[in-house]
Amino acid sequence: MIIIGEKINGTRETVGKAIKDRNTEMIEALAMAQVEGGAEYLDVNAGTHPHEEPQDMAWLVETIQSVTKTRLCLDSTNPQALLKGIQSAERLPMINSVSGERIRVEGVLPIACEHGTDLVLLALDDNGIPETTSERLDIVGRLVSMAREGGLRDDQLFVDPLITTIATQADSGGIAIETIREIRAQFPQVHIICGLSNISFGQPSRTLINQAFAALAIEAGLDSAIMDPADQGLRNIIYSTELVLGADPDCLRYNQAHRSGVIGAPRGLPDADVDAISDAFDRLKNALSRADLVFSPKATALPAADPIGLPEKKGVTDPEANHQPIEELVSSLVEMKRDRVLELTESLIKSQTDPLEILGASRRAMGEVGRLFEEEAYFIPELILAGKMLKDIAERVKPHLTADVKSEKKGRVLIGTVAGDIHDIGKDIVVTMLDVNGYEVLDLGVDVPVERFVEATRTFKPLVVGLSGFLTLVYDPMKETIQAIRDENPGEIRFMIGGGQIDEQVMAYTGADGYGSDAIEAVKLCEKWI
Ligand code: B12
Repeated sequence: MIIIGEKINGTRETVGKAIKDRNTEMIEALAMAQVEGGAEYLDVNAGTHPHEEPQDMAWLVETIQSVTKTRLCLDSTNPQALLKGIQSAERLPMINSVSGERIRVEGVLPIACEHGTDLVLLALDDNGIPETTSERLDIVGRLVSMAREGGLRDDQLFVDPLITTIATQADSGGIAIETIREIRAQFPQVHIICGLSNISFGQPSRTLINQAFAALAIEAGLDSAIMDPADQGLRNIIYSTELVLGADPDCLRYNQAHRSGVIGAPRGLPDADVDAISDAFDRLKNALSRADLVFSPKATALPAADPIGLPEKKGVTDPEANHQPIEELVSSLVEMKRDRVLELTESLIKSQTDPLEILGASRRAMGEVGRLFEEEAYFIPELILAGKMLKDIAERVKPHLTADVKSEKKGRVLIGTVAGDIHDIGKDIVVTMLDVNGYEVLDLGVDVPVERFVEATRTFKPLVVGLSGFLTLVYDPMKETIQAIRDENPGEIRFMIGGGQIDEQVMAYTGADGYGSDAIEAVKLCEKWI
C-alpha cells in the first residue's frame, strides 16, 4: 500500500497559518512525522488563495525538501501553482489531480503529460460526482485514455473513485467498493487511491468505520491512500489486510512494521477524534512558537528507524568491515535481503573466494537469525526466508566445492533428519560434502520415521548412518532410530549425528559413535570409519 501523507494541507487552519507566517519548523515537523509513520509521498496543498498559491507552493516544496527527500504529491488545481511546485521539486512529483471537468482537463492534464508526472484521476466531471459505479467508470475510462494519449503509462495513474460519506448516503461504502473492484478489473495496471477517512465523515467513532472500509477496499483492489500516517489503527489494518491477502511475500513488510513499532496495539483513546486532537496539538505548537518558546521539530520527531527495525546485533557483523563482501553477505542474510545475498554469493564465487568461507559466513548469519528468533524480533517467516537464502547459497557454492573425487565411490552413507524435525539445510550441506568427497549417499529427507530408516538400511546397506536433528525434542527419536537399526545390524554400522546443539553429551545419550558440528567433521568421521 502506498501511503500519501495528508497533513500538509493549507486548507487546515493551523497549516494555512503556518504557510502564511512561513513557519518553517512546523512544516518540517509535519513532514518528518509523516515520513516516520511510513508515508511514501507527502501531499502538498498550499491553500486556496489563487494569487499566493504559486509562491506558497514553491516555499512548501523547498521547506519540506530541506528535511526529507520523500516524493511529493502536489495537490492543486491551479496550473501556475503546479508549475512552480514542479520547478522547485528535486524529484519529479505526483500531481493531485485532474478530473473530467473541462477546465481541469485543459489546465492540469497537459502539465502532467508534458512533465511525465504521476497523476491522480478523479471520477467526477462537470456534472459532479456520479451516483452509480458505471457512470464513474465512464469518466475514469475517458481520463485514462486521455492520459495514455498524452504519453503517461497506466502505472503512473492513481485513479480515485471518490468516496462519499455514509452519513449522507448509506450505500456510499458499497458503491466505493464496487467501483474499486471494477476499476481494478478494467485497468489492472493503474493504482487505485482514495481519501480513506471521507467514508466516515460526520459519524462518531470514525476510526472504526475507516478501518472496516480500508480492509474491504484493499481486498477490492485499493493500493494507495491519502491518509494520516500517524493513524496507527489504520496502519494496523492496512498491513494486516495485505498480509492476510497474501500480498506481503515472506511477511516481511508486516514483521518489519511490527519490529519498528509502525504497527502494534493501538494507542490512545478508542473514541478519540484523531483529527481534533492533532489539530489541537498543532494549535498548541503554534501558540508556543508565537510565544517564542522554541519548538524543535528534531526533538519531537521519532528517531529514524532502522530500515528493518532490528534490535542491536551481537557481534555477528562488523560494521567497520561491512564493505568486505563476505561481511556484507552476513549482514544481508541477517537483514533478509535475498537479492543482495544472491548477488554477493555470485560475486564471491567469481572472485574465487573459498566456498567453505562462504558457507562459514552463512552459518554465522544463521546463528544471528536464530538469536533474533529467540528474542522474538524475528518470527517463522524470517526463519523460512533465511532457510531459502541458505539453500540458494548452497546450490551456487556446491559446484565449486573441490575435493579429490575418485570415480570409484568410497562407501555408502545413509542420511536423514529424524522424526519430528524438518530442518534440512545443515543436512543438505553434509550430503553435498560427502558427495563431493566420493561417498555414495542416500538421503531420506526430513521427518523420517524410525521404520523408514530401518527399511532403507536393509536395502541400501550403508556403512555409516548419519542422523540430523536441530530440535532438542528429537534426541529421543534419534536414540530410538539408532537402537532400532543396531538391533538388526549389531556392530556393522557406525552412527554419526549432528545439527544445532548436538554435542558429546547428546552423542552419549543417543548411543551414536560420533558427532560433527559441521559438514567437514561429517566427512572426517566417514574417512575414519570407512
Ligand atoms: C532455518 C531454521 C528453520 C527453518 C528450517 C528450514 C529448513 N528447510 O531447514 C524453519 C522455519 C522451517 C524452522 C522451523 C522451526 N524451527 Co527452526 N531454525 C532455523 C535456524 C534459523 C537455522 C537452522 C539452520 O538451517 N542452520 C544452518 C546450518 C547450516 O547450520 P549448522 O548447524 O551450522 O549446520 C551444520 C551442522 O549442524 C552439521 N550437521 C547438520 N546435520 C548433520 C548431521 C550429521 C550426521 C553431522 C555429522 C553433522 C550435521 O553440519 C551442518 C553443515 O555444516 C535455527 C537457528 C540456528 N541458529 O541454528 C532455528 C532453530 C533450529 N529452530 C528452532 C525452532 C524452535 C523451530 C520451530 C519449532 C519453530 C516453531 N515454533 O514452529 C520449527 C520446527 C519445525 C520442525 N518440526 O522441525 C530452534 C530450536 C530450539 C531447540 N533447542 O529445539 C532454533 C535453534 C531457533 C531458536 N534459537 O529458537 N526453522
